[in-house]
Amino acid sequence: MPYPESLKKLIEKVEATRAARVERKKNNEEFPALELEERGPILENFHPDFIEGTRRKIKIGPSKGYAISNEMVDLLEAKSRVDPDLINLSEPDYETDVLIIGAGGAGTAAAILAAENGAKVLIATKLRHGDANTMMAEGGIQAADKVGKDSPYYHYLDILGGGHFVNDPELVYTMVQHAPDAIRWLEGLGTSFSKFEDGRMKTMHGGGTCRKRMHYAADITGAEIMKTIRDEARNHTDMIDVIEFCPAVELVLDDAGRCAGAVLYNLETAEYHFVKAKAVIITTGGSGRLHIQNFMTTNHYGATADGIVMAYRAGVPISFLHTVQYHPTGVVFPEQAEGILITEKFRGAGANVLNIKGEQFVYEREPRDVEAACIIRECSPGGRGNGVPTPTGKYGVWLDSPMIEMLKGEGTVKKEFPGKNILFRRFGIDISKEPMLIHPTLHYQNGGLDINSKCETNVPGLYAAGEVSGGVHGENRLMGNSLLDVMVFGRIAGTCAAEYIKDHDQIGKVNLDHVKRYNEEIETAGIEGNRISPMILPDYSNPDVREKQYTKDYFGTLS
Ligand code: MEZ
Repeated sequence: MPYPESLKKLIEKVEATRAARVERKKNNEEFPALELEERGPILENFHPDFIEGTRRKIKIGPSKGYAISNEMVDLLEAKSRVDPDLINLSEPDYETDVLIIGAGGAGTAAAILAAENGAKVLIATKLRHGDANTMMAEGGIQAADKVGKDSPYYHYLDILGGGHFVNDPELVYTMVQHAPDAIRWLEGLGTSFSKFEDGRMKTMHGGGTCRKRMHYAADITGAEIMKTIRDEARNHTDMIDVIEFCPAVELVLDDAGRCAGAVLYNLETAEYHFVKAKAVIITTGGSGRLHIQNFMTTNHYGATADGIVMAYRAGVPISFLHTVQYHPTGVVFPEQAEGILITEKFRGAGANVLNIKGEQFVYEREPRDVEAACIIRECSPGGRGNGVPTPTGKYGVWLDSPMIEMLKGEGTVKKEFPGKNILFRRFGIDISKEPMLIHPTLHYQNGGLDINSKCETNVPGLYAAGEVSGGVHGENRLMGNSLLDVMVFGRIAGTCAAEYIKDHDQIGKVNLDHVKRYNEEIETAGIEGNRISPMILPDYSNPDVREKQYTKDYFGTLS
């Protein structure tokens, strides 16, 4: 659906200020960035993390008393989907050295490294291999690999600054040190990064970075990386098996308290399968499909926090889940594309963010949480009330993509942003000529399972990597560090798990006692309701129908 006349009229205000804004950009006269002390009050007043009543303390489990989003607590204060007494653990359906739960970037990188280090690997995934947030990542992957111009030291400082200086320093150090090697590895496997004609890799700035270190493949970096490593993993036919449409629903421990596999649920046959494994790596990704505070999301359909739920029941603490990342620029109109990510790279390439008057109100490269809060302030009636009303009754602001053509030459938008160009064309909108209407969208789970720099959790034999883990990004991740996180820690998890099984190849008596204990804890804490988790898939059915569907009245209406 092209922009209706009402929006076309408002676009005229954007066009009226464009030439002067382009001129200022060319002269490096940027809209002033906020001072550090100005950020706090804006976050507190306008960032969704700070809205009263949206978090509560978990009543049970290893991080009891920690206040996180109501939606996540609902999952953690829920009983298991399975009755532990009815799951047959006497005969495994599959046996392997390393079981990897989740087949996105982290899981696939882990599988390759575990296999290369001699371990037999089974990847179990809820949807298809590669259906993951990695596949949907657009803007790029950071690495300080430009010797003389940049260094892991600056990268380290940027990450700490973006994360509000509370990140786990050991994890940050590990990630920045391994970053250049991750890029070389990906390139060696065949990832087509965007390059200059002389072969040097192109790099860009992102919000909160002091150097241009974001490597990219147009605006489909995640898809390019995922495709490459998926092919690589699938070529290890002798060492890596993949089972699709089989999400894990519980971990299995042995009588020594070590992780010894998982129970899978086959979405096609509705059967449960027991996988026995000497080590398990959780790489289930994030939780955007919880739609925290009813936000739209950039996340893939399976992002429902399953790994957090399973590992928490097994005793792994969580941290940094009190903050959630809202990407500043998600599509808010056309409504069919609502929530879809519009890469930060547009702002890196020069596009201004503008209110209904066609005026700038924020520096485009603030850290994500600050940028998102400024946009919400501009849109919300309790803020400045300068949002652009959409035909569906929402508010957004403009992202002025046509500026990029004026700054970098005609054809740049089509060449550098092919993914978004195609998406908007389907609705009759040419983003090299018309701006995009955007609003913050739920994007990333900043925190997660506690791990150390070897990706070990506190449960022996259980590893975690990527978005499911917490600590490296502190309270706010910077752009381009999620693809890096999955590559660096995925590779480490695979290597370390393969190393671990060399000394731990005997599995004791397997059981689901931790699940029984957790169910009992729920009863003892007096938690009401009949919730079960993991969620596995979000439920978008009409709530009215959903509520009625098991009642006599509803069945009555069908007959
Ligand atoms: O790391 C990200 O989330 C990222 C690069 C997103 C984007 O804006 O493209």
